[in-house]
Amino acid sequence: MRIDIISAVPELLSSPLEHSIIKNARNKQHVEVCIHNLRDYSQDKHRKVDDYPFGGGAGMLLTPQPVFDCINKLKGERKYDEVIFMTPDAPVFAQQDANRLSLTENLIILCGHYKGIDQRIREELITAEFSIGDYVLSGGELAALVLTDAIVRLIPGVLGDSESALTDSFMDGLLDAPHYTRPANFRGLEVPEVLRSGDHSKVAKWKTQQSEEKTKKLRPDLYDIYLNKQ
Ligand code: 6GU
Repeated sequence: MRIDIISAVPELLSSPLEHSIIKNARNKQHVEVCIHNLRDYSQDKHRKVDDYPFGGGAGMLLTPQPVFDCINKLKGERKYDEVIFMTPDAPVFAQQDANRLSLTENLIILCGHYKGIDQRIREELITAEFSIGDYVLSGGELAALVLTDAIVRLIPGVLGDSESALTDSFMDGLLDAPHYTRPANFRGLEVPEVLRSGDHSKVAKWKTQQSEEKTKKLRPDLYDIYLNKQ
């Protein structure tokens, strides 16, 4: 898989992609993540990539020229499954989106910055748009990293058996059950007896019950969807 991330502030992107699971996935060539500086594509003598909005209003918008030139150059080199734009005025990214995108070959992720981007970019080039939640970030870079992490960890071979994504929260629409490690008694705080019983079916039942209770309490919206699927 290959992910091309386009940004006017690429410095925000590099470090989080150079550690932990994503670093391993890149080193093992499960994924190629390429960062593109939008300013490198600007025809402006000051490498400007933004301008004032027609009709007035606060903030600057990304202009079409550098974005069109960057995306069209990439599209000339390979075929892309999706050209994704990160923006708060879009559907919220969910696990099922990560599941689907992890099965694709080539993705472009465009990070919005300033007040947004020229609408013509969205209409002509963008095939999918995602927000990561109902709050406003200064730019799409942190959101693009969230997407990249959620997608890359699902690529077969990236996670070891002990970290398997199949047991994640959300995979079955429920929040995760509590976890415990050694010692069994930490300063008087005991690990629940059932987890030490060695009875695998009892343990599985307990985990499901804990997940259901926690989801019902903390995320009644998810719990309703889960009940309707049972
Ligand atoms: Cl994708 N971008 C920005 N700027 N803010 C956000 C977001 C994205 N998702 C939630 N807030």
